[in-house]
Amino acid sequence: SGDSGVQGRQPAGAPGLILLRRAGVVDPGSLDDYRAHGGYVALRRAFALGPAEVIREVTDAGLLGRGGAAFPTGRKWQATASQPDHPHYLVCNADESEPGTFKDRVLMEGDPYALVESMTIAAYAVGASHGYLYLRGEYPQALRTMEHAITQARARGLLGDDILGQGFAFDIEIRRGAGAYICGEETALFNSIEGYRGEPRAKPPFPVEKGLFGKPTAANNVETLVNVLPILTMGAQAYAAIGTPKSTGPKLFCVSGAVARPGVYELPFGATLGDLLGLAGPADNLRAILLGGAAGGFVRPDELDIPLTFEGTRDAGTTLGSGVVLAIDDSVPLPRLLLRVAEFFRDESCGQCVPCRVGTVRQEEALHRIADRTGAAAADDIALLRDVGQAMRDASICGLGQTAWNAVESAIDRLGAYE
Ligand code: L3W
Ligand code: SF4
Repeated sequence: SGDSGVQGRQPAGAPGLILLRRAGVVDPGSLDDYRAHGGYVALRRAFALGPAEVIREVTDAGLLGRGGAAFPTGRKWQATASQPDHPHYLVCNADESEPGTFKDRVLMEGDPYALVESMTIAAYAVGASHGYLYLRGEYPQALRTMEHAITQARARGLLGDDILGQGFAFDIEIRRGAGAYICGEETALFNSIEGYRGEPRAKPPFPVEKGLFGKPTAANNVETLVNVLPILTMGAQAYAAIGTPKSTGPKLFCVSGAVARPGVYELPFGATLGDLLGLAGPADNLRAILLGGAAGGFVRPDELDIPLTFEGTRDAGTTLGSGVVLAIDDSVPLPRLLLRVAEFFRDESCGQCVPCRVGTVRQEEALHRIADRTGAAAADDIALLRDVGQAMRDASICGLGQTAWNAVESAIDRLGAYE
């Protein structure tokens, strides 16, 4: 984090960019510049289609959530829109906190009106007149660009009581996170907005039925929402032709670690891990690649042909998560790195449920014992890690506990980290 802007890695405005096409090209402070670069064409199309057809376009486009879980966005919107209980809410999850993830930041800092426009379209589709942008507290620059964009949009009739004279009312309120990773879990995020402790709720009921303030809520990641703009401007069919049949459209990847050119890259789904690393310039002495962040898993340098799709990474026994690609060279002591991951989960566990509260502590203790023996693991430590890991995966309330063992398990099984 910090105050300096981060940019997309490909040259600004490079041909083929869809999600990043305006980042680094437009003046993020200028609504006129945004409009001069195609802004608000999608919202006009949405108003011409009507809410049900917007949802149909998003469904036909095959858009899957970009926060890591790949849930179909059209299904989420349809389920929210159809709830008889009112009001409906729209929540944009911009609490981007997965270690190694910084794509939403690039979108918000470089093309803030795109998020304002896409939140407006989402709200129109699900029948919400109030939206919340839950923004990571450590993103001061994104806060400034988003605050300014919302204020300008409101002043120009693009938020408020009668957007574009179409009789649709919608406004956006920003809420800042306060440094807790768990508040990126959607129901903990709702609790945080409502003024309670940021603890996840049991699901079901899902937010589409009982979300923010107990009302039907569509909660979407920043990148997910921004994809709605090209879906509406190019049409569902053209959008679905990008990527693979099961992972449609473009994807942002956050490349960091042992590469010459770290940053955010946009590629269509289906490019391989090797294609992406080729752009970023990997170190010669690569030891592993962490996919999906701390909640993800490691792959080996001989697995670079893995296709970067939700199905391809799943078939390879790993995950795409939110698009983290962290390259690790052989100068990094793996036991120390794994210990750092374990510390992170122990620190960020909200403590609400036993498997995670106790499991993350036991996991860290075992990894400490191993690290103290300079990386050699006793068989009983590995057995204990497996037991604790399985309990966390099976019995934790939320994704934090369920994924807290992923990286360690993959380091043991795929990298032979302690052999
Ligand atoms: C209606 C159903 N809605 C599921 C909704 C649910 C949620 C979405 C996904 O995220 C991922 C993990 C890591 N009717 C529904 C339904 N939904 N069934 O679909 O739900 P779920 O429970 O599969 O996952 P999740 O807890 O929302 C878990 C990733 O998150 N992660 C961290 C990500 C961090 C970032 C970031 O920093 N930007 O994204 C950590 O675990 O990949 O797969 O909306 O309500 N029947
Ligand atoms: Fe809290 Fe962990 Fe339980 Fe999630 S799994 S509710 S973070 S204790």
